[in-house]
Amino acid sequence: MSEQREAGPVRTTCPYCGVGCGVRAAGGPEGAAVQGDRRHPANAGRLCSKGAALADTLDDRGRLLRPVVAGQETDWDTALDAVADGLRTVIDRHGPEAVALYCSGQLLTEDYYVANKLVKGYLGTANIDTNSRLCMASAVAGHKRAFGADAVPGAYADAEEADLVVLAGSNAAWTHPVWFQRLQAARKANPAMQVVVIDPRRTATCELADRHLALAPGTDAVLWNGLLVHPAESDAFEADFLRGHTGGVEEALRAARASAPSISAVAEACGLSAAEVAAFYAAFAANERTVTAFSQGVNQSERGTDQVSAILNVHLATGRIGRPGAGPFSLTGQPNAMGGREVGGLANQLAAHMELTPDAVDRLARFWETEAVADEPGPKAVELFDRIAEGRIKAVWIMATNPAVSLPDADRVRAALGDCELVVVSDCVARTDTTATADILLPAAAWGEKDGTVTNSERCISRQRPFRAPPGEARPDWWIMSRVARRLGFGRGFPYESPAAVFREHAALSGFENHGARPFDISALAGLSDAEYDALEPVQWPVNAANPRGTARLFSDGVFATADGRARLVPVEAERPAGAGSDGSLVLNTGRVRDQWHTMTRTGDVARLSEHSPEPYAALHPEDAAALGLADGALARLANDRGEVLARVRVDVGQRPGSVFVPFHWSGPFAARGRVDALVAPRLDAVSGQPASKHATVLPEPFAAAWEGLLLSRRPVELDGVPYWAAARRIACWDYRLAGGEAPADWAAWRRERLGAQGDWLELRDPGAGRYRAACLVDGRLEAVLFAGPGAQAADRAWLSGLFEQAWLDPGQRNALLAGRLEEGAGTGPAVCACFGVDAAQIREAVCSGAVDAEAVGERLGAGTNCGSCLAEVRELVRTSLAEETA
Ligand SMILES: Nc1nc2c(c(=O)[nH]1)N[C@H]1C(S)=C(S)[C@@H](COP(=O)(O)OP(=O)(O)OC[C@H]3O[C@@H](n4cnc5c(=O)[nH]c(N)nc54)[C@H](O)[C@@H]3O)O[C@H]1N2
Ligand SMILES: Nc1nc2c(c(=O)[nH]1)N[C@H]1C(S)=C(S)[C@@H](COP(=O)(O)OP(=O)(O)OC[C@H]3O[C@@H](n4cnc5c(=O)[nH]c(N)nc54)[C@H](O)[C@@H]3O)O[C@H]1N2
Ligand code: SF4
Ligand SMILES: [Mo]
Repeated sequence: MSEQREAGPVRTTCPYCGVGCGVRAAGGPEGAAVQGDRRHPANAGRLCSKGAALADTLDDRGRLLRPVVAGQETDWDTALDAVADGLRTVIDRHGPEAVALYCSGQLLTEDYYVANKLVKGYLGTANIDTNSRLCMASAVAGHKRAFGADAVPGAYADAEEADLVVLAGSNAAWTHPVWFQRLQAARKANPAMQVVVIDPRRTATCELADRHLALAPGTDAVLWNGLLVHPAESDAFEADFLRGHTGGVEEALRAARASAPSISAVAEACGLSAAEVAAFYAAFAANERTVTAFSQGVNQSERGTDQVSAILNVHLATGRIGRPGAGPFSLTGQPNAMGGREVGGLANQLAAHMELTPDAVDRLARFWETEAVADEPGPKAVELFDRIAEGRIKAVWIMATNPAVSLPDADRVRAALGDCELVVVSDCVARTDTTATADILLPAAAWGEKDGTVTNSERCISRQRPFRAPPGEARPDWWIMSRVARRLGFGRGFPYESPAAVFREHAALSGFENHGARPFDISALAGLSDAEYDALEPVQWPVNAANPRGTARLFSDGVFATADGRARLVPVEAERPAGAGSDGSLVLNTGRVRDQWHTMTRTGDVARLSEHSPEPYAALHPEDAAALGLADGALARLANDRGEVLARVRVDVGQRPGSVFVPFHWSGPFAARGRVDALVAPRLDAVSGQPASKHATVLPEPFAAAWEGLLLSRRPVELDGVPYWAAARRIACWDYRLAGGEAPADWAAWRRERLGAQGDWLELRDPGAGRYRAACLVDGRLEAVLFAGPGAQAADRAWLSGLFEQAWLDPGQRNALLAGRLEEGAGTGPAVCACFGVDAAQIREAVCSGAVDAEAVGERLGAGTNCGSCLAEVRELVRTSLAEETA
């Protein structure tokens, strides 16, 4: 199965965000090469910083290479037997409700289909849920309430054709960068286009915005309710569409009027000015071609489903749906968030978009030829882990997700896994917070090795094709699960020898007794030969007899997937906004940075992706920072009754007063106390079960660091016991930032313990001032550098880390080493442009010497001219530098 495939390049799909860009990739022993695929409809050749750096993720460093059972590496037969025996034993003793699978939108559709079939079709329980619960569940629930099916109506091109694009709770410049670049280009071509961003904080996405509504956290539904009332009064309602194609208008309007009686009431509830609200409503009324793209700022809330409904209500009421340039558009996060929904990966759904109704259970039982189809919904992610903590679920198999970092109340999740009888983890990397809790570890094939399909935000199914052999014993997830299923005695249901066979069955099921009832219908693909499957071009579902070439837009005929064909407006009641605590605590807003992916397992080890944000940070408004005694660049301790996080303070006028933003990427292998989900309370949306990951509360305070340190080392260093550390990858070394409350009595002893005593050590001690500097060379090559002492350790990190790329240091460099080259102190800041390694200081300098716009900066420094992910930041820097110059 692992035959070498090194002829290239193959056309495949990026494994990161839901934009789903096409990639041309080739891999050989000398390294891989990755480019954008010009023929892919999502990106037409573009890639963002993460996609452009994909080749750097393929060197097998840190990979899980062999199955591990009870701490011992073993072969597949032993490991698969151990998984099957373990599951069987628990089921025999406690019944099927005592086992569960927890999956992920990073599985391929074929993997996901097998997982769902195994649990819901053969184990006879619906104990399978996925990280999509933390991501898309509110959008799914909102779609189902409004359209009768979980279907995204529109396509990417709609935003390009729109006159008004509203980005609600989306930082697309960083999270859906290529779609955002398409929007930027469209905006340039159509100067009349308006862009509105709704987000409590000012983000890179706001750079494109004509209007930024920095609303109070959790108040989105009031804003949209007001917008439902407003067109009713300004005649923007589409009376014919409403009459002919919808239901529930009166009830929805009544609820909206109660929650948003006037513009000034909306303004007050949302913490905006009445003028801002009125201007937004007027722009909405004036532009029929409106696209509202929404993401986690809307979904990840205790009122997520209602917030989605409030958006959909407005689009339905104005008939702005199913038409070119108009529609609500849920931006999906993961590469296969959509595929997971199609196969029924969520605990409250069956395969092929079927609900858990008696009819559907019967249909599936006949199609799968099994009698065990689950007929009750299973626990949703947070509840599933509650059951593990309570000991009701005794065996869990976790696949392609890192719940010990990404679930709310993450310390409790980690502890629950620690106490669970049987934890099986399938992952591609060896060391994660979740693999650390596993009894059995299964090495999964990763991107570049895997073979199957994914579905992006616009319902486009694309192939992920392999172009390299899996290292070690790694195997695809569908293969692993099928082999376990066979051992459990379900061989007849899992005869698969290729992903194509799984896909054909999935496609056939989507059409099975469908008769137009379920929009998700790809039955035209059920007969693909292996060769046709290999050659499958990107195609948007439905793909059936009526639409053999796919479908760009759903509901164009005004017929929805409800029993009567009408869409439903849903009443959204007045709401209680997420407030900060009365003790001075702040709303904890969490999310993403531009160049990292989730818990950093795949991007944290890539030098060019680590410069933009090299350590965990907490961004807060100057007023809050001052009130809390937090200085820019100092360390903060953020704590509540669940846990604590240490992060670097960024004072930022773009933050909304009363809130603090912390990225959720930093995990155990990359920082001492960086897991922000340890602070997030498991408050769930009552309908979707999605946690309010953006609205926790926390009280930040200064972290009294008696010393800080800079440590660069060619090899990873064990830093257990150091109160604060964070690791960033450089080209030839690891770059650690350290700090502690009490300085070690003897720094030389400290460094011997951590870094060993071998090699030639240069040392500089100043015991009086508590300063220590040391560097280690082996055969003239730099191995480690340590600077420690009170306060920030100023040194030219870029220069120092560059020395690790040299085979040996010349005497001048050795002499300069312990000075840290402060005299030349370029003092490089974090990189803005990851592709060319250009930082803010260089950009400011370019402006001082005459560059007047981002294009001119690009000509001089290259910044922004490759993937374009940093253009928003470059423009912002040019703007502020020009403003400073003229001030
Ligand atoms: N670089 C990068 N890109 C990614 C990912 C990644 O890890 N890294 N992950 C992918 C995945 S899985 C997902 S789900 C997407 C997520 O994509 P996004 O949803 O765009 O990303 P987030 O940063 O989670 O959150 C978006 C914004 O919601 C805002 N927000 C917080 N509270 C509220 C509120 O009450 N109302 C409103 N309107 N906004 C609020 C935050 O300030 C934040 O700017 O990104 C995908 N793309
Ligand atoms: N506070 C807070 N928490 C959040 C969020 C937030 O905004 N704020 N966002 C939430 C959202 S939207 C999401 S999507 C989640 C993401 O959270 P997770 O899913 O936990 O994050 P990842 O780091 O992507 O974890 C994926 C794991 O699967 C492994 N992997 C990758 N590919 C494969 C594969 O093909 N097979 C197998 N078996 N393993 C593979 C990776 O190495 C990695 O360990 O986090 C959620 N948690
Ligand atoms: S926008 Fe970037 S991360 Fe998302 S699919 Fe495209 S290249 Fe990958
Ligand atoms: Mo997500």
